[in-house]
Amino acid sequence: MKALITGITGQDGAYLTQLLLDKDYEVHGLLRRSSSINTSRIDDLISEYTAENRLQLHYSDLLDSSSITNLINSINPDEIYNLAAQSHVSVSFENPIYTTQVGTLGSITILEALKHSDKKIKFYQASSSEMFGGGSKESLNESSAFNPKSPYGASKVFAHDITKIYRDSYDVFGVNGILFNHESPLRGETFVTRKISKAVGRITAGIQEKLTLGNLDASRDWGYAKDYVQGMWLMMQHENPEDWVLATGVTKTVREFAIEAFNHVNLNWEDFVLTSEKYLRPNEVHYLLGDSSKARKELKWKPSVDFSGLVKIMVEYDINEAKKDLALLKDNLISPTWEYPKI
Ligand code: NAP
Ligand code: F7E
Repeated sequence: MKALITGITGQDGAYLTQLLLDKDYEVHGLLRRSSSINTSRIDDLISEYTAENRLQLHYSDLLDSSSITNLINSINPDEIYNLAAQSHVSVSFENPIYTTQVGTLGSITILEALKHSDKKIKFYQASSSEMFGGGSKESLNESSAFNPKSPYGASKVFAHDITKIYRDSYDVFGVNGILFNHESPLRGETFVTRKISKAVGRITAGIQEKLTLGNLDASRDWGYAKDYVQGMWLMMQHENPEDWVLATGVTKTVREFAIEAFNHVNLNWEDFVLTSEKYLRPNEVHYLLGDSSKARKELKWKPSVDFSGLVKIMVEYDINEAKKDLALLKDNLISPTWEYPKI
């Protein structure tokens, strides 16, 4: 089997690549050229699998439609996982046009290529719980209404709908995975869970004093990314292309995540966490809780890691990372301050 993954250098791309290689796939990934190397999450896989061509990276960009179409034609994959996105909700308010271009153009470019392909290539679209908007406290499933609150959420609604339209109009095997938040040690460092686990590691090592967050009351259904890429693959093996929700069925606030993370190292979160308006968004998704009964019943999917387990995995990883940082700091190789601007 051959798979093409857009977004292979991201959190989910890295875990999915490992999963597919373990299943003996030949994996192709789309690599965005950047001024510094951006493959850190898959460097081990590159060392292990590129020599035998089991893993091949191709320079491209979702906005370069002709290069995407050429790649699909030359690779002729069995499955395409469209994971690439400007995935930061807060950034999407600052870069709405770019976020919308990447979120919408990529999916329709691939779908157009599949419409014209002689081979029945399966397509996975990375849909998101952000599409629901979080305006009520109900548990959300595949039939719940969309009411996005950000340019990011709106772009995901377009990609979701266009996937359904190509499925219904042209018989394309297009799957929408509506995934609720999923986290891991590979999570980008400006998403709130990783920001917290990284701070806890660094505070424990004595190289950070405080952690500044935004809205502590926002509530999310947080799962473990490795479980969710397994769900993506299961969706693609189902006989029919459909929409599927993946979620744990448990929602916790940002405050509860911080409390759990600091408790793990026997620290009182209130001694370290500050809040600032600079991390608030123009419009907030207040509450997300997912109902993944369909995937549990029909795909036999279920999460293997609960909320406490997830916090533990992330905090313990970042404690080790901070120890390495401390060693470098002692050699004056890094600066003791660490905070991304604004996001
Ligand atoms: P991520 O870590 O932010 O990774 C995003 C990936 O997209 C990176 O590989 C990035 O490449 C690539 N990318 C961004 N813009 C691109 C462009 N113009 N052309 C080509 N590639 C581009 O995201 P993730 O957490 O793995 O999420 C994977 C997908 O699932 C995303 O579509 C996200 O929106 C969606 N999703 C995520 C969650 C979640 O909780 N994680 C939940 C629901 C849906 P660089 O490395 O070069 O930046
Ligand atoms: O925010 C609040 C923030 O940026 C979670 C993406 O993967 O999941 C992710 O989107 C909550 C929000 O993730 C800070 O206001 C408080 O309510 O970690 P986040 P997100 O916005 O839920 C969905 C499913 C996706 O599809 C997206 O691609 O936490 N919050 N203080 C903060 N958030 C951040 N980033 N930083 C803070 O300091």
